[in-house]
Amino acid sequence: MEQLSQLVSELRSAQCVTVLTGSGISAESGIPTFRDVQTGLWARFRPEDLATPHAFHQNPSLVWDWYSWRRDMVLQASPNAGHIALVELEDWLVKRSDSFYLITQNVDGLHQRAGSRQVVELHGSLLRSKCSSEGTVFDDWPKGHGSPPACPQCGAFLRPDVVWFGETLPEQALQTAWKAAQNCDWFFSVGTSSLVEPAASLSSIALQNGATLVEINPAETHLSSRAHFSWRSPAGQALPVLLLALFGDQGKLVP
Ligand code: BV8
Repeated sequence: MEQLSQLVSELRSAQCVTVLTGSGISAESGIPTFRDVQTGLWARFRPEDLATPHAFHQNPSLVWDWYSWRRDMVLQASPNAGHIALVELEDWLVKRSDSFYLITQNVDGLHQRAGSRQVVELHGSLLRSKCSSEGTVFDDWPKGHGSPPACPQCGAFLRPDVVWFGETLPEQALQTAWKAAQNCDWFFSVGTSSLVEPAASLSSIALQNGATLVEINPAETHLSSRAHFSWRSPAGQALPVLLLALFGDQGKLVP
C-alpha cells in the first residue's frame, strides 16, 4: 500500500488500538469464510440457514453435524501469519503501556492458539458446547450419534456455544467491544464484510469518536470509502508487512 509509510509514522503515536476481525483472517488458515461457497457436504446450505435457533429446532442433527465438521476443520488448521502479527502488535503496544483490544466475530479460537491473550469473542466459540435448555457451558464436544449428545446435567440436547442469528450477543463481550470502539484512536477492520450487526457498527462508533480507521481486506466493502487507509490485501500478507515496517527487519522498533 503506497501510504504505508504514512500509516506507520502515524501509528507510532497510537495510544489505544482496537482490532475487529472476521472470517477473512482465518481464510489463509484454510477455513472458508461465510461468503465463500461452502465446500464439500455443505455446498447446498447457506450458513445463515444453519446458524439459527430455528434450524437447530427443526433439524438438531444437521446443525450439530455442521458444527462438528467445522470444529474438526478448525482443530486441523493452524493460525496464519495474520493471527501471529496481531500478537506482535499487542506485545508492542502493551510494552509501551498503551491499550490493545482484539474483538473477533470468529468462533474458531485461532487468535488464542496464535498467542493473543485477551480475545473478545462476540459470537462465542465452536470449541465449546452448551446445554440447549439451561445454557451450561462445557469445554468439550462429545460425539453425537445420529443426534446431538445429551447434556450430562439435564439430558437436553447439547448445542455449540456460539451466537446464532436472532440471538443476542454475550453482554460482557458486547460492552467491552463498545468501549474498545469508543476509546480507541486507531480501529482496524480486518477480514470482515462488515454486514453482520451489531459487530458491523463498531467501526462507525470508532469513526464517530475520531479514530483512524484502517481496513484490511482483498475486496472492497461498504466500509472501504470511509476508511482513512483501505489496504486491499489478504491479512496474512498485510499485517506482517505492517509489523516489519513498524519494527524494521532487525526485529526492533525503528526510531
Ligand atoms: C442480534 C456465529 C439482537 C455462528 C455469527 C440490524 C440490521 C439488520 C439486521 C440485524 C440488525 N441487528 C440484528 C440483525 C440480525 C442479524 C444480522 O446482522 N443479520 C445480517 C445478515 C443482516 N444479527 C443478529 O442476529 C445478531 N444478534 O443482533 O441480537 C437481535 C435479535 C433479533 C433481532 C434483532 C436484533 C447475531 C449475529 C451473530 C450471528 N453469528 N457467527 C457461526 O459462526 O456459525 S455471524 C457470522 O457471520 C460470523 O461470526 C460473522 O459475524 C458473520 C460473517 O461475517 P464475516 O466474518 O465478515 O465473513 P464474510 O464471509 O461475510 O466476509 C469475509 C470477508 O473476508 C470478506 O469481505 C472477504 O473479502 C474477506 N477476506 C477473504 N479472504 C481474506 C479476507 N480478508 C482478509 N484476508 C483474507 N485472506
